[in-house]
Amino acid sequence: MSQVLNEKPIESYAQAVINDGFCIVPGLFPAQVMDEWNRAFQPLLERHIALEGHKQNRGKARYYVTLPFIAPFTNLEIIDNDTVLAIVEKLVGKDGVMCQLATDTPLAGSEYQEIHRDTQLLFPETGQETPAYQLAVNFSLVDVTPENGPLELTYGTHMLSKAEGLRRIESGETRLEPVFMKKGDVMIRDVRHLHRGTPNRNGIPRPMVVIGYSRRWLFRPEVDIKIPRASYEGLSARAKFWLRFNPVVESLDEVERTEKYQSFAY
Ligand SMILES: O=C(O)CCC(=O)C(=O)O
Repeated sequence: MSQVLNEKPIESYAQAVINDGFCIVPGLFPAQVMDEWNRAFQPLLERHIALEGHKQNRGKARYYVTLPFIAPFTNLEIIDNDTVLAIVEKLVGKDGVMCQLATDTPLAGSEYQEIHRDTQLLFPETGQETPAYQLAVNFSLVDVTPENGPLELTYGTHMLSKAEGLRRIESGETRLEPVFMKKGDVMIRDVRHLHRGTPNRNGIPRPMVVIGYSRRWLFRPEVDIKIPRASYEGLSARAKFWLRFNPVVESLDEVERTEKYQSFAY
């Protein structure tokens, strides 16, 4: 289990998410674990493209693929990380939930996505925003470079209406900025901030893992994690707690594996 990083107080990371919409904790995850995940991920990506790649579920040559809840993707250093959870619980509460374990991967031929948020608003009729309720913890399985399709994001648009956020981008008051993360860096973001995927120009897959954490009352039927009993038994008490609303199944053989999360941009 990793130690909570002391160089920068947890509070300042959480405050950056509240103010800017995101923070990046550098070098949190071991590079060799990212390599191990990447090796295990490549056949899953190939399978997804063969079976349902035609749906182009994140745009041209860009794929959203859920990770099976089995090794190596159950590594507690990653999914039950002290530093990540210390930040996350300041944002969605100590009784929050982990509800998503998946990947976004642009390949050769991918394009700029439309600028979007990843969630519907809680109270769209009011135009009012609230504190955070849905977070993405993102980490790339390869270094993110200008060539392999960096995510572009904006500072401080998560508490604005989309129209106002777009207006500020248009007027230059805020900018879309590419995020060049090293393998092992971890970004925690409030998914309401405006962002977009960009083209992968060197064709080397750039898998960005997303672990979704939410307030306990938020229902996200598109992203459920199915936990095989053998994996469940290997979890820590804290991981069991954060995963408590996800179903435990005897085996993944009985589980439908087509992606349900098709509509993603708001
Ligand atoms: O390129 C990425 O990692 C994510 C793109 C994105 O924002 C999305 O598909 O919702």
